[in-house]
Amino acid sequence: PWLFRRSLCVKAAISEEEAAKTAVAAADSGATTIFDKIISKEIPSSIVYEDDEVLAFRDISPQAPAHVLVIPKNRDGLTQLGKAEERHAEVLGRLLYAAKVVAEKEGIAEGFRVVINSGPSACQSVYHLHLHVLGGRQMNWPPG
Ligand code: TR5
Repeated sequence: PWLFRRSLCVKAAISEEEAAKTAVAAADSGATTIFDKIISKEIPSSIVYEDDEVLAFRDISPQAPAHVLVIPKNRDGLTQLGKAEERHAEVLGRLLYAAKVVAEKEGIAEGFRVVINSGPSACQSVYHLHLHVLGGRQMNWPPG
């Protein structure tokens, strides 16, 4: 039978403290996340693109030569794609378009992958909806 195994979701930790927080946050509690501090610039990030609604910054643990996260500045209930409502349709479109702008800025527009992990069985670890934009190497299929 199909089973969610957290051991398959282990990711490079930034620090032990951060790893502990990540473990606690490995479910959608609705609490604010580290991304709010990145949006407010309380925590520095390598910003690739920004407008009124969207922020794109480099992933701290890149899985490809180019790995950028694209997030809505106002989470507005969008902890995960699986909880999206029809009212989110416009911002979801903006995020996808921003992913293409990011790919151009990163010089990978010719070939890149966009990933959204939604929920524990997809190994989502930060509950503020985000798109991963990955490229700069040959991507494989199927994904793990
Ligand atoms: O696992 P999901 O799909 O939820 O993706 C979360 C992503 O956030 C992972 O790829 C992490 O590497 C990334 N992440 C986590 C932190 C972080 C980050 N990217 C940039 N800066 C970060 N800071 C400062 N702190 C994090 N905890």
